[in-house]
Amino acid sequence: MESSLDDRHRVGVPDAILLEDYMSEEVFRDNLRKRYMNNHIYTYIGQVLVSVNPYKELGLYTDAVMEQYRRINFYQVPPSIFAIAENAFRCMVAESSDQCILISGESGAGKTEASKQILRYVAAATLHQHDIDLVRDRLLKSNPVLEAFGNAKTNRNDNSSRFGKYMDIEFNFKGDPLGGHILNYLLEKSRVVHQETGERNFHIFYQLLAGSSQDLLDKLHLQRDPQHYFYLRQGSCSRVDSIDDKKDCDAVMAALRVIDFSEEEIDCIFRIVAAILHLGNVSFRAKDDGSAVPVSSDHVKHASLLLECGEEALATALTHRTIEARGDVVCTPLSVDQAGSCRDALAKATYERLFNWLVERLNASLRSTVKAKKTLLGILDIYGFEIFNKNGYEQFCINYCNEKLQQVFIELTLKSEQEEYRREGIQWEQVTYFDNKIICDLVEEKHKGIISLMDDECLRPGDATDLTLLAVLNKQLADHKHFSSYETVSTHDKQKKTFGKEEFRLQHYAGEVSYSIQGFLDKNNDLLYRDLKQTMSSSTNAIAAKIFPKAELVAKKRPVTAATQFKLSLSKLMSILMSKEPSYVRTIKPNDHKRPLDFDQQLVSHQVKYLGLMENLRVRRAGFAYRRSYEIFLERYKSLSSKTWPNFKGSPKDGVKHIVEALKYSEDEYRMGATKLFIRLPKTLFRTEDAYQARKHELATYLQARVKGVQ
Ligand code: AD9
Ligand code: MG
Repeated sequence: MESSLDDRHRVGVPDAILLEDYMSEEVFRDNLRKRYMNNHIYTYIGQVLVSVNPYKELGLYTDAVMEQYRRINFYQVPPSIFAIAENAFRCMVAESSDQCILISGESGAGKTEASKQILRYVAAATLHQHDIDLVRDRLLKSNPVLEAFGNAKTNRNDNSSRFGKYMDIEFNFKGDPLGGHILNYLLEKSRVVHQETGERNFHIFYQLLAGSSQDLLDKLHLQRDPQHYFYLRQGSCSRVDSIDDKKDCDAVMAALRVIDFSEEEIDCIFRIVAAILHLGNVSFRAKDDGSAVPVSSDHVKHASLLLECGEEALATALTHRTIEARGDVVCTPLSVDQAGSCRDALAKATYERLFNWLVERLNASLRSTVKAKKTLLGILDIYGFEIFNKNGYEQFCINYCNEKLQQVFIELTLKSEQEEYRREGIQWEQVTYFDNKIICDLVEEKHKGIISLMDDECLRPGDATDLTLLAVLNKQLADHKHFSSYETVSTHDKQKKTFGKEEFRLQHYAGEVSYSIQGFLDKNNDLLYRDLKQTMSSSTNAIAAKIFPKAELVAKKRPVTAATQFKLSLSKLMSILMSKEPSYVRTIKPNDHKRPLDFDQQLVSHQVKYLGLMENLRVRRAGFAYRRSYEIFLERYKSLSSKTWPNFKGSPKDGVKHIVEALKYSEDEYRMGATKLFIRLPKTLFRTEDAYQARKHELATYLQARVKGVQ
């Protein structure tokens, strides 16, 4: 991977720790730019892989390229996602240690593509055998299914993941895949009922309409044109150039069959998806007394037929609310607006539960039956930090999740760095960095954090609204330096006029984000009226009945709020990640137009900042920028000392000592650890590399002369 001086100027260096000026973000960014413009989309910071989305096919992922990385040391091949996969995989097999690969970056930066290549690489690591092939196929086919149901076209990405995903792949001691397990996080279910202009609902809806036979459409009472459905036409872009819904539908059907879904299950799934479209077309009008009735019975009828739950029951459940108070049962009719929200709540809950069921079903199919000891390789592909013009509850949760991941990143990179020095007996200097724990606490601390305050407000009987919640936050958090709002900013502050009155602002590690408080309480409460649950639980559609279990109706305890549930699942994820050896892929989006060879400096600069790449680089450089095992260093540079050339009989460490002496390294330039040579600055390595190139040239000339002499 070593490069000559010329290359370093023209195409940049493959590892940012080789940069002379490692404090300068401009130099770092410029290196990424040079590489990117030369179609080198990958660059390392030590062992961290930085990847810049090329927005075009570069032929980087062929089977032949994949083979080049097998059993090859990290530093001997150009940076690649396969090298990261290879390294994690090898460590797992060699040391029997669980690994995880964390992929982060903003929407459209290439996380999902990276995760797919890693999965491809590790799934293909072993020889073909029938039962292993089966596991491999199922692992690979879980992707199109999850993407169909969990991804959607957004304004940032035509295939944006709208859920977080952590997948463990299980291996035996030889490295054969045995099975897998998927954890999913917070699906953006509001998309089922509403999409911004230019965005779509989840892919599966369009796939079903475009890809089904006319027979199936008739059975589901569906029209082929998405424009027919309110839940599909709000974004005014049901067709997308880069997406072939019909082809994708075929791929999803084929994948479902490989994963061994029964025809009955597939039928139930599509009936539920179709029912949601019918639900979306149910509209209400007010009767004389103001209470809501469906405008036409057609859509309710179709939805109830598909959900197998009784038309009357569904119509009543959509327009009434039954409350039990102290033994009395009171049934109140809903207004038109309330009935509309009730319909949307049912559509969202049904879709979310169907998605969770799908993940569980995939897990059942991926579960390994082998009893042997397993080691795990996990891949985390979770939504990146989001700042939109208008940010709501979803962005609040997503950004909180990114704060937590940043914590893991800081802790594990520093920790592992420190541990390596300790293991090797090397002294090093501590680097100061911004610890974002203060923001995590602001969000999640018991009793005092935003989630707790929000939960209290959700539980408060009476007149709690989004605005009363904002008032509570303003009062409790006014002094927190990462929280601000119109109320907490003094009238003299020039910034005041930039605040909306219904917003609060958080100073995240990645930048400042204003959140509109609208919808926070409802989304956090995430309540579905009992009437709807009851109707759904009486369904004879096998999946619908499973996802709305009768047991839920008798549960006395109030379910935990959405944010608390998310907090708990994130906390579990953190423990999973902390218990494994991490590798990192940091993805960068080069421009906002999905264009190849277009490197927007400002956009990249922002990402470099919030991904903490400069801190990462500094930590890596604060001690010793470069380290090599004695074996590898000796193998490459043995021609540089007459004592090690052409062969050296002693220990690799002694061999390296001779080379270091021959090159006259000064005392401060290097340290010799237990198993590795540590080099403080890249220039030492460059000097060594240049000496090596010169020596190689000299040897080649000498050999040529000898050959000629013989002739
Ligand atoms: V989101 O947070 O889920 O919205 P991701 O997952 O980070 O986002 P994704 O992997 O979906 O982004 O990449 C977006 C698009 O960029 C893909 O659909 C490809 O068209 C394109 N892309 C990303 N990575 C590569 C790559 N390595 N080579 C070629 C790529 N194209
Ligand atoms: Mg994605």
